[in-house]
Amino acid sequence: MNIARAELFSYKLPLIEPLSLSGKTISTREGLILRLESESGAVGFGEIAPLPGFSHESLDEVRGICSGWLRPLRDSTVPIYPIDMAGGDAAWNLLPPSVQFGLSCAAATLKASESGDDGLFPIATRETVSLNALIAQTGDACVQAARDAADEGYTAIKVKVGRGDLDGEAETLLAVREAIGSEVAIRLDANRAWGFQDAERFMKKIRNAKIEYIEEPVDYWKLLFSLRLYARARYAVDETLQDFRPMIYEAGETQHGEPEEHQHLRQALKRATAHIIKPTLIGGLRHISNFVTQCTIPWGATPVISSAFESGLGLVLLANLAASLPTEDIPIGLDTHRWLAEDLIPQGLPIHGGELDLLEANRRVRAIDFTALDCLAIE
Ligand code: OSB
Ligand code: MG
Repeated sequence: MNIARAELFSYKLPLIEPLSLSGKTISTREGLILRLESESGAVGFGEIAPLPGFSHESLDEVRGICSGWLRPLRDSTVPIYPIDMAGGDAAWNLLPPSVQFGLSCAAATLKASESGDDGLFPIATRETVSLNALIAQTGDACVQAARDAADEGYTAIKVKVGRGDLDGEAETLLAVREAIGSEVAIRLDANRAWGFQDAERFMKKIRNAKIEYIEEPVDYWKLLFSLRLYARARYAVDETLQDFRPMIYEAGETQHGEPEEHQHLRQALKRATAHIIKPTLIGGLRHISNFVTQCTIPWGATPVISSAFESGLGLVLLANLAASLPTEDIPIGLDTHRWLAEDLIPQGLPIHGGELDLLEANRRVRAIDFTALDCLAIE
């Protein structure tokens, strides 16, 4: 199968309200969509959308990289993923993670389309994918939002913490647990807000809230394990996975002459309750599925595929990735779609009772009218 056409589109979607992301505030979400078409009319696409404040690469930078990629893509055969590129894996590993994610999705979805598959990926094992509700409110509004999510059918909620009043937040969480009963999982995310002592104090205060895990409770990753030891904190790694991206490429293998730092890191990852996996921030499909099957699962951690505020198209690709992993239905982090005031999928995502209808979502993605987008380059 040869690629007959390679196109790069840009999008700019307004958000319902400004979004603060580690120091940067955005009011629109911008990104690129790569669309590939084979000679027989099969179509594949991927989203490349570095997230300000989190990604190390900028949109301008990836625009440059991608335009350089379009020509060699056309007339090439559909790559055995990852893209067979001059320079092999070493060259692939140098691409920024958002580009790896977009290119690998485009190749995978093109292949699925060529084989007449209904899904976007060749292997999707489920027809629905559970989501966690993302709760950014504080105080009583947080309790109410948690109650609403539980009533709607969400089986997991994710609450942001570490934003000021530690004792007040702890009280709120105990009230959230009270309000939603024992069945709904509570996940927390502190985004590295605390030093060790505050984190320890917080974890002890909320012990009765019986949380599933807390993402990045401390400002220094080496303290994660001590926190587990001294406060029995079930923690999850998110920013830490991004900081040590090469670990993912190596699927956790010990490298010859590996710095001691990496050995410690492996311990921190091994003892994590969950790995928060945001492909836009950490890389392509192959690296991620290798990491999940060779590290996350054998180490007994839960892989939680999550968004970096992609458009609906990117979010549906993430849901397909989650459905193709050899795990049970683990609620994933796609609730960021609520921040989009407009979407590339005009009808939005088919989410009912905390579940995404994957088949309908895939149909909606396949029906996107790309001619309505800004086309940056065609080859
Ligand atoms: O803090 O985990 C975060 C998205 C982009 C950047 C950082 C974060 C997030 C999310 C994604 O929270 C949604 C989720 O994980 O449920
Ligand atoms: Mg997080």
